[in-house]
Amino acid sequence: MSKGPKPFQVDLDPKTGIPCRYKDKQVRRLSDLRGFFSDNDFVEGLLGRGKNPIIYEVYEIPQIPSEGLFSLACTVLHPGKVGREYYFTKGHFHAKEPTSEVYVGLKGNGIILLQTRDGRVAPLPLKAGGVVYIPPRWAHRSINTGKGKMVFLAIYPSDAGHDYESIKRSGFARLLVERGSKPRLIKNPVGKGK
Ligand code: PAN
Ligand code: ZN
Repeated sequence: MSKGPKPFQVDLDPKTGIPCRYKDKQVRRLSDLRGFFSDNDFVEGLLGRGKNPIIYEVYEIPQIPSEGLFSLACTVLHPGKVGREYYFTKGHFHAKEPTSEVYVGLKGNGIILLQTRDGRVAPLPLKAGGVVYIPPRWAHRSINTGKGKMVFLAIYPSDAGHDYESIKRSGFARLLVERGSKPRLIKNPVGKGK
């Protein structure tokens, strides 16, 4: 029998939702999301004025990529907007296509926007105490529509991998924007999809 990972237990900080012990931390600033938001001029304007806010952080407890193992990651998505668009994660398909994922909401609230390669779209709400199931072959992006941080735990096969390029190229078919101080899902004028 091959030696797999040891069983482990971890607490999530009740105040922040962040695992008390994690292995890797990634910080995504506005400059890391160049080309993802719809209003490019707005992004370049902010960066040009030396403003490069943190959009989200990911705290990972990864396993080596191998069938049958799960990685855990806690995402802290900050509140804010780029132009009219709420802050979001880059969004990705899994590189290994037949892999699914589960998100467990810990803090705040927002929308998980899902989309297939043939352009089907599903916006699902995620708030503290809620769960979202992401089936194989659905790209997923998290969008914070709340006033506080949106925090969730993701559980996914350790060999799923991330395909960011497809989303960077084609975008999502919908944008989540603020209209009259409320979130509205609108058609992305340049996004591919239905
Ligand atoms: C999540 C995401 C995390 C950050 O752990 O990786 O929320 O989003 P991006 O990867 O799109 O930047 C997940 O879906 N893992 O598979
Ligand atoms: Zn994923």
